[in-house]
This record gives sequence, C-alpha cells and structure tokens, in this order.
Amino acid sequence: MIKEITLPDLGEGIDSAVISEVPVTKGGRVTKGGVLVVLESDKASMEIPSDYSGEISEVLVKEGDKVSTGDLLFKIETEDKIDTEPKEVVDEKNSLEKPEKEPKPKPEPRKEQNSLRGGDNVFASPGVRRLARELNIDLGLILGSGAKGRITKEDLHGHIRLKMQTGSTQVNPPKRPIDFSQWGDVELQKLTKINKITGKRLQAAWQEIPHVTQCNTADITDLEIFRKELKEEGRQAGTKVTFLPFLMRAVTFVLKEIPRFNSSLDENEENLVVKDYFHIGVAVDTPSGLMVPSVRDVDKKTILDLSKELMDISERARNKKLRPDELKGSSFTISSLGGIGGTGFSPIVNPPEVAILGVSKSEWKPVYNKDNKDFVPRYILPFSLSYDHRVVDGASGAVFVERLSAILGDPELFKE
Ligand code: CAO
Repeated sequence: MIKEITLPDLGEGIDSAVISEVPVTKGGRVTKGGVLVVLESDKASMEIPSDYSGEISEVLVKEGDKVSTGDLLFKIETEDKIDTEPKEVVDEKNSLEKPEKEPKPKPEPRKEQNSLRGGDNVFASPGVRRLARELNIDLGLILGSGAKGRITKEDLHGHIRLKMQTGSTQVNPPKRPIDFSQWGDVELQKLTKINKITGKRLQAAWQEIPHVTQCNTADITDLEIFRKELKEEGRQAGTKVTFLPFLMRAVTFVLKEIPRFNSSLDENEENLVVKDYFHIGVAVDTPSGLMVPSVRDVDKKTILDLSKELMDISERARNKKLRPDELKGSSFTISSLGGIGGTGFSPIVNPPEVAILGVSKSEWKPVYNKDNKDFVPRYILPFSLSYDHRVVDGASGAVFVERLSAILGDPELFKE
C-alpha cells in the first residue's frame, strides 16, 4: 500500500523549514524510525523519522527546498501491518507534536551504538558522516541526541565547538548510562526540544562568557502607587499592567546613558557593535521550556502599549504561536521571577547580547530615615545584572545598577 508522507507540525511556532539533507532515494528502503529528511529551521536542526518500513516510491523534495506543514514529501510502498489502519497520518503527526504522550520510555544503554568509533554502528546521516570525515572527527566520541541516538549536525557542531573551546583534541568520552533504579524508583521524563536547545545555548553562554553579577535594590514605593493607577486604567482597556513594562522602559533609559550594555562583540571579538535600537528580550516560562521573545523599540512605547504587547507575546509563547523572527534581534534581556519569588539570582547572559537583568520579588521593608530618625515601610525591589566582563568593567556595572535604581524611584519619568 502506498502511503503519502507529509511534513508534520514541527511545534515551537515553526511552520516552515529548509531541507538540509535527504538521506533516502527513490527505490531505496527505509525502516520504521529511519530518517527520511533533515530540516533546518531558525531554531534547530530536526530529523523527520519514518513511521513505516518499506520502499521509497517517490521523492518529492530535494536539498534546499523550503517546506511547510502539510507539504507532501515522499510516497512509500509500505509493508507495515499498522499501515492498514485508517488514521496513520494523524498518528504520525501526534507522535511528533506531543512526544510527552508517548508511552513511558525505558532507559536504553546507548553505548553499543557509539562505542564503535567511526564504524557502521554509529547512527548519522551521510552529510554528518561526510563532514566528520573531512574534519577527521571520530563520530564514536559523540553522543547523538537524534532519534535512536542518531548524531545530528547540531551534535557534531557542539562537539567541534567544545574542542575549540578546550583548545584540545582530547574531549571527554560520551557519558555512560547509569542505572539509577538500582537505588530506588525512578521515572524517565523526556526533555522537550526547547529544553534541549535552551540547554545547549545556556551551556555555551556559561562557558564562553566571563560573567559578573552585580546586585542592587530599588525603592519602588512611589512607582507602585503610579502602577496601581495605571493598572486600573489598563483594566478598563482589558490590559494587565504588571511591573515588568516599567522595568523595560527603565532599562532603555540606562542603556541610552551607557550604550556599551546595548552592544555585541563582533565575530572576531575585535569590535563592539553598539546598537541604536532598544529591543528587549523577555524570558517567558512556558510548559515546553524557556522562551525569550523580543519586544521591539521599547523606548518608543508607552507603559500601556508595552503591557498589551507583553500579554500578547507571553500568551503566544506559552501556546507555541510565536513567529521565528519574534525570537530574534533583542539587544538586552530581562528575566523576571518577581511574580514568583526569591530575593536574588544570577541570570545567564543571552548571547550575542552582553548583559541581562534578573528581577526578584519586591517586599515591604523597614527603611531607616536618618532625618526623622525612624524606620518607614518602603516597597523594595531586588534585582541583579549579569554582564560579559570582556565588554563591561565592574565600575560600569555598578553605575548601571545605581542608575536603574534611581530611575525606578522616580515615577515622573514614566508619565507620558
Ligand atoms: N515583585 C513583586 N510582584 C511582582 C513582581 C516583582 N518584581 N513582578 C511581578 N509581580 C507581580 C505582578 O505585578 C502581578 O501581580 P498583580 O496581578 O498584583 O499586578 C503578579 O506578580 C504576576 O505577574 P506575572 O508574572 O504574571 O507578570 P509579569 O509581567 O511580571 O511577568 C512573564 C510576565 C511572562 C515574564 C512571567 O509570567 C514569566 O514567565 N516569568 C518567568 C521568567 C523566567 O522563567 N525567567 C527565568 C529565566 S532563567 O531560567
């Protein structure tokens, strides 16, 4: 029976991608789980596995093609019994869209796959093998993150990056599986694609950037009074006014005063690209993991405009409805955990930016007034600024947090 293979929903708000490899050919055989096509989107490289075993009867795409969800990719003459059931395409789609609903996976030792260095038991596409051969890289040293331990292009790039960072040809061997169940009950929870991508980026940022975190507080008692007034105005317009838009605006004031915080190092690390735009990335906690959409031209928008945009963008981030371009281009990032709690944390810089602001939960505190010689209750916001010490020195870091504190203490600056 001939089955038509279409591009499933890729999730994460991605609705199209470019084909980087087509490892199968017309007349060739594919087994269930084997890779049919490798895609590159703005966010990741992805492999689309086959849900059937059989012979490829038609290949309707080639390298470089841009494909969208639902596009016809292949026709397969199947031999699977399951193929006689009517809902095969829906099942295929769901299996990619909702990996968390798959039956609980069992820990599978992978060492057999990768321990044969460069041998046929390493699972990788022809393109990855070719690149590894050209660069004389032993694929057996790489732990694959693709389907069935397959080594993806990203895995190979990560391995090369690690080698370059350590300046050594010696890298740690792949981790061996540990049977944790020997010490008690365990549950295996699959990481989402966003978890994996974010994890790699955070690790690279942590390793590449010499971080310094500078902490401070701001007395936002007066600003909070103004926020409550605006909150009422926003409520009538159906918009929730939280504290974050004030922070976004306040940050742009300081970035204009100290433009080095609104820059990036160029690829040779010889020049600073100082930006004259103020697009603020906002870390949003979503069920699939952390996403950082960018709010553009924050310096030109009112608090109510920003509140509205923030509601929209965070809602769409949680529903995986962001467009890829909305995740790019920020010049500075804010990670606010103030709505949840905590007194302070050290955020990780979001490359290629050079600084990030972490915001914690405001609290009423007794503050000593030396003129009246008494304590007065004030609403205090703790925050921390992490920066790339190659670009920003400690004195500038201290000036930044002092200026931010002063600006947040003056509600007049936010009235327009
Ligand atoms: N101090 C005290 N209260 C605060 C606060 C702070 N610093 N920041 C927010 N709040 C309050 C808000 O004002 C709101 O209260 P009201 O209803 O009385 O106005 C409440 O907490 C909930 O706010 P919120 O979290 O819904 O909204 P927000 O605009 O502050 O944040 C968003 C939006 C999208 C950033 C947030 O929902 C979120 O996802 N935060 C997590 C970000 C994250 O995970 N960062 C970590 C990255 S590193 O792993």
